[in-house]
Parts: sequence; C-alpha cells; structure tokens
Amino acid sequence: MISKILLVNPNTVKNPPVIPIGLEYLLTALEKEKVQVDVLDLCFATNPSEELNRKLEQNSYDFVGFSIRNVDSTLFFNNEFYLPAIKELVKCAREFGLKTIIGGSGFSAMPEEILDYMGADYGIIGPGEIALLKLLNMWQNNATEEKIIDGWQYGPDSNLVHIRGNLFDYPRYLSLEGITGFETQKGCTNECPYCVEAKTSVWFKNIPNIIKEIQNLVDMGYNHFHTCDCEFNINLKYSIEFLRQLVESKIPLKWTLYMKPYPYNEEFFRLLSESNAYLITLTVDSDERTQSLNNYSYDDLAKIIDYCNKYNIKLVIDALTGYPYELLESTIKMIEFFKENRPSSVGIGFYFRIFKNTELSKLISSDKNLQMRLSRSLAQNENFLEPIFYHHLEQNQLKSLFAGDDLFKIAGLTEGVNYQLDDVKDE
Ligand code: B12
Ligand code: SF4
Repeated sequence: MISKILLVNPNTVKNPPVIPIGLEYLLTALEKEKVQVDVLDLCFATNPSEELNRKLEQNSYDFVGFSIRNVDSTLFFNNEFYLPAIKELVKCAREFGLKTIIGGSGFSAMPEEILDYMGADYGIIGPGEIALLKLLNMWQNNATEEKIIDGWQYGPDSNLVHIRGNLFDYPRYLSLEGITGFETQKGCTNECPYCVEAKTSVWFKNIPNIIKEIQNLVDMGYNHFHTCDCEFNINLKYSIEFLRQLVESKIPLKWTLYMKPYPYNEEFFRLLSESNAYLITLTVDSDERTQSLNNYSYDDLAKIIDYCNKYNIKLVIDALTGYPYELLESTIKMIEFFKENRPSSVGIGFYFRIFKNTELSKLISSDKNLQMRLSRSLAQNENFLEPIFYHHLEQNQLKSLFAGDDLFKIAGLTEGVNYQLDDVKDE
C-alpha cells in the first residue's frame, strides 16, 4: 500500500483535554500494513488552521483524516458546538487538493449529515482500524463506490497490540488533568432512547492484548486510567474475565470506569476493587420505562450502592430525568431514592440533546406538543446538527426538590467531568 495519510486531532476541548486514543488505535492498524502515517495534534494549537496549513505546505500526503469526537458538549448550559471550527480545517485540506476522510464517535452519531456539512470525501462509521484500511485499498483500486463505510461490520481488530504514548504529548495532557484511556470493547446493547450508541453491534477485544497495552503505558509512567468503553459491563462474563486477568497481572495502576446498572454481581465489584478501580460513573434514568428497557430497577441501584460501599469504590451517578411524558412523581422518586441511598454525588441532566437516528428524535419529530418544549424551533428538514434540546422540567423546580442537599448537582453548571470532582478525586 503506497498511500500517505495525515491523521488530525481537531479536538481543542480542555476541560479536561482528551488524548486522541482513537487515532492511536488507527496508527497501529495502519502501520502494521505499512501505510505511511503522520499525525497532527491541534488540541493545544493557538491557531489550528494555520498549523494545519503549515503541515500541508511542508509535507505531501494523499489523504487527510479528521477525528470528530464531539459534535457539541451535549450539555444545554454553556453549550459549545464544535463542528464549525472542524469544517474550516476540512476546507483547508481540500484547498490543497487532498482527499479527506472523517471518522470518530461524533461523526458516527450523524454520519450523513456531518459528511455533507463538512464537505469531506469519505466517512467511516464506528471502529476504524479495519474499515480505514479497506477504504484506502478500495481507493487504490479505483473501487470506492461508497462515500460512507460502516466500520461496525468489521470491528476494531482485536489481534492488535497497541503501542501508544509516543506520538501525542501525554505529559502535557496529564498536566492539565487529562487521563490515559484504554478500551476493552466497542458498542452497547442497551436501548436508551436518546443515545447515539444504543443498540450498536458489540465487539470485545482480546484481553491479553489489552493488558499488554496497559502494561506498556504503565512502564512509561502513565498509571491513571479511564475506560473508553461506552459502559464497562456490557457482558458480565467478559468483564469479570478482564478483571481477573488485570488483577493477576499485578500492574500498579488506578482506574475509573463508566458502567450501566445491569448486569453486575458481587464478584464483579470485588474484582473491581482488587484491580484498583476507585470510581464508577453509573448511567441512570429516572424514567422507569427506560429502566425496564434496560433490565434494571431501583432495587438494582440500591444493591450497587451497597456493593460500592462494601468494596470502598466511589460512585457517581449521571442521571437523566424529564424524558417526554415522564411524570414529575418519577423525578421526585429518584431524588428521594438518592437522598436515602447516598452515592458520592448525583449529577442530574434534564435537557435531552436530540440526535438524529435516535428514538427521541423520531418521537419529537412526530409530536407537535413536544416541539413546544425545544430549545429552538425545528427547521424544515431538520438535521439536528446545530445543538437542540428537549426539556419540560425547570432548574428552580429541581433545586427546590434537592432542598439544599449538596449531593445533587445540575449537569453542565460546573466545568469538568466526574473524575475531576473534588469529592471523588483519588488521593
Ligand atoms: C471515555 C469517554 C470520555 C472520557 C475520556 C477519557 C480519556 N482520556 O480517554 C472523559 C470522561 C474525559 C470524557 C469527556 C467528554 N466527553 Co466523552 N466519552 C467517552 C467515551 C465513553 C469513549 C470515547 C473513546 O475514547 N472511545 C475509544 C476510542 C478508541 O474510540 P473512538 O475515539 O471512537 O475512535 C474509533 C472510531 O471512532 C474511529 N475513529 C476515530 N477517529 C477517526 C478518524 C478517522 C479519519 C477515521 C477513519 C476513524 C476514526 O476509529 C477509532 C478506533 O476504532 C465516548 C462514548 C463512546 N463509546 O465513544 C464518550 C463521548 C465521546 N463523550 C462525549 C462527550 C459529550 C464528552 C464531553 C464533551 C462531556 C462534557 N460535556 O464535558 C467531554 C469532552 C472532553 C474532550 N476533551 O473531548 C460524547 C460525544 C457526543 C457527541 N456526539 O458529540 C460521547 C460520544 C458520549 C455520548 N454518548 O454522548 N469522555
Ligand atoms: S447504556 Fe449508556 S451507552 Fe448504552 S445506550 Fe444507554 S446511555 Fe448509551
């Protein structure tokens, strides 16, 4: 394969900054097939377009690939919309006559709309390790009929051992409270009606290869990790096996994870604790229709809180409330539940970011009553790119339900993510 590709990280969000692990994974896959790859990290750039221009003037490439991680901050308060700045960068690469490819979790949320908005040549949905190689091969053979390739068909290539930490400035990320990530799997089987990751295919990675990847990073001095799985406990048997092997490896690290309220058991929490998982962020819906779609109830939440207490793991709840037609009683029930069964902190979101291709967007599009509760009017042929939110609860209403209990926080009113909260930071 003779193509030369520049992979660009255009993500300049710094609260916290995120090391572009997606690009690191692509690098291993491309280098294994001897594709010539170069990277440009614009996270700390003072003028991203200028830096990209300079890079393109000084080097010659066939392709420029952009990783679109976030469409926007998904928070109503202080919302930030990231696509316009990335569009400028894609335009700059096209002005050099180069083919552009976009991918990433943000892109995968609304692929057709984003490809069109960006004016890019190609897009890859979901995992890119195998799909990008396929695309480059097809291009070389003049066989690129599709503009968008679905990487979920091919998965992430679990035979790879990712050697990371060399091409991006880890020390700079970590000095600004960034954290090193690792991924054990891709996809989610749950059915949260507002989520862009709901009902995707699930791919599990080879556990010994993940452990080698983590060991290499720890050997380089990076020992504080966050999982990059949508939710760590998609499949309990696999998660427990991963935890067993991590414990056996005796790698000195500490880590934090996202998980959903089902499935779990006591062994799972015991192993989390033994492997030095110090903080869990648990995704919770107050709406019991969504709870039952995802096989859990308040009994499970109570058990999880007990296990976290027993095994000394901090627990932060990321809760959503006020889904269309959810009653106020349901919101009150959740708040009262957490007042009684206390985790370390409960972040509450009550504005739902509407993404195309979700159950929520279909519901909103077909219901005029719900359209009265949007943060802006629906456009004709609405593409949902420009941030748009549904809500029927009010901030004051929630605050009065909190009744001064500082366990509760409204999502988006303070900067940062859960591992940065003062009351959950690991000493
Ligand atoms: C872990 C995580 C975090 C951690 C990151 C820790 C760390 N150091 O890595 C923390 C808690 C810090 C975090 C913060 C935020 N996050 Co976050 N996060 C995730 C999560 C669960 C995993 C992301 C990840 O690393 N995946 C693993 C890597 C390997 O996958 P990947 O990046 O997708 O890359 C693959 C493919 O996309 C593709 N690919 C990627 N780039 C490219 C480029 C090309 C050219 C090609 C072809 C392919 C390709 O190939 C890669 C390899 O398979 C995702 C959900 C998800 N499952 O994606 C949300 C997610 C990305 N986060 C999200 C958001 C909103 C945020 C915040 C803005 C939250 C906030 N309001 O503060 C911040 C932003 C911080 C920042 N600087 O960007 C949203 C983005 C939504 C959207 N559509 O816009 C997601 C999708 C969650 C969601 N469902 O809403 N996050
Ligand atoms: S469990 Fe998490 S990742 Fe899965 S659909 Fe629900 S919110 Fe999305």
